[in-house]
Amino acid sequence: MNKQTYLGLGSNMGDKQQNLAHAIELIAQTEQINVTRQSSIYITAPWGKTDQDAFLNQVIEIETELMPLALLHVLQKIEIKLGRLRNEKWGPRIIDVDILLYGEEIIGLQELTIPHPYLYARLFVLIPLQEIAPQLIFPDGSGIGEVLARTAQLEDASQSIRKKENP
Ligand code: GSY
Repeated sequence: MNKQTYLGLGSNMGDKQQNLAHAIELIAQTEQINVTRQSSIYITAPWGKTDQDAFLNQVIEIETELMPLALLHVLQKIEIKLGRLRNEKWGPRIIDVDILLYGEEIIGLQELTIPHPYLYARLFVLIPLQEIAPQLIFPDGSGIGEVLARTAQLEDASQSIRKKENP
């Protein structure tokens, strides 16, 4: 059965908007994946390691027959194709594609944790996620609105996020 799944995309090197678009194009070209919704693009202050360029972030909804690890491997290949190097933790990157949620599943494997381990802490993911899935319920039963409100209270004000206007 197809699982409704949410992916977070981020880029803060090179032509960031083109990197996001290229990643989505490659995801959409994958036979077992249907891209069903795309959020706006957001300009976001770097999180984790703050002395780096601002990111562009976007969230997409997909439907897929791929099992979680198979999906992870497809996404890792796409990251590599776009020139992603896995070097510095939380450092600058051409493209990052994270599995945020995979249906209602909770997965704790060495290679893959779902919900994404930082999902509840990252406004740059929660805000675009709410844009495309305002009724979303997380596997722990909480709604996206609740999670976002809680995270926004915890976040220090420096995590600035704004929608990128179309040129
Ligand atoms: O895994 C996401 C990569 N990343 C980001 C990001 O995508 N956006 C922002 N704003 N900060 C980030 N820090 C890391 S690591």
